[in-house]
Amino acid sequence: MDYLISQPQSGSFNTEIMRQMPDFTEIDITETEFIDLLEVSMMPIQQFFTYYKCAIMEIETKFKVLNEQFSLNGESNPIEFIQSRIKSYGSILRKLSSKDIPRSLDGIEAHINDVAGIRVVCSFVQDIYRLADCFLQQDDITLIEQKDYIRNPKPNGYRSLHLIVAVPIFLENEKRLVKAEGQLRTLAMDFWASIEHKLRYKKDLPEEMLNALAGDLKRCADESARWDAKMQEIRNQLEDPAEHPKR
Ligand code: 0O2
Repeated sequence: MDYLISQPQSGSFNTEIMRQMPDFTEIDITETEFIDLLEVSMMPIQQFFTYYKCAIMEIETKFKVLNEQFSLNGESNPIEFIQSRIKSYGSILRKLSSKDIPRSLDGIEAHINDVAGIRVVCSFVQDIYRLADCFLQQDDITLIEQKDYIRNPKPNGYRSLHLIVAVPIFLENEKRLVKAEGQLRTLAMDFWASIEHKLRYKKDLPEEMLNALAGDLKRCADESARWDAKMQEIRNQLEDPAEHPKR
């Protein structure tokens, strides 16, 4: 699922829900009544995903505020762009099946941490850690898990800082804590991950070729990490030549 503000797609998950519904063909029911019934059946699901959309809005705002504040300090904005997405039904279903999680809203809420995903893309690695620190210091954010795939890249070369958090959303009569996954990465890491994500689904190629491509991708990831480090070094030298003299 691409990271953009988007609605969950109709697809296999919808089909799954429809399969569990009674067959109304034999029941004397008008089209309007049938549509009403469908709407009522879908409402808990729509409400469930709306909570995640609200969590995305809360977290996006927090990062946008930090971005503005950094620029007030006379620094350039650390964030290049932010993209968010609600995990697609297909991707949720695949995760439920692969982890043997019950196919229920409770199962999703308890076990899937990235239904709401917010991707924050920066130019420099140091900005990622600074933003993450400021974000996690906020007293309404609860850190559930941090996965630092920048310091500890995945074997395939994937790099990003993942923050799984709970954020409160304020509704008419209640406050709910909703889980979300923040992915913080550089432009280079984002470029690499989006291409690798596309290639990951091309499984119809010969195994030998897939292995060779995986090797190429790993080398590209390592090379782009060297670029990120070099760019950081150049910025440090430009901003503070005394602290970071040119070697
Ligand atoms: P999509 O399309 O973004 O929904 P866990 O959450 O701990 O139970 P998981 O899902 O392996 O287990 O967690 P992890 O490793 O933190 O990955 C979560 C998300 O990070 C993925 O979501 C991707 O968006 C991204 N990601 C992780 N590893 C890779 C990788 O090797 N390549 C790319 N391109 N992205 C990666 P989904 O569910 O895979 O997909």
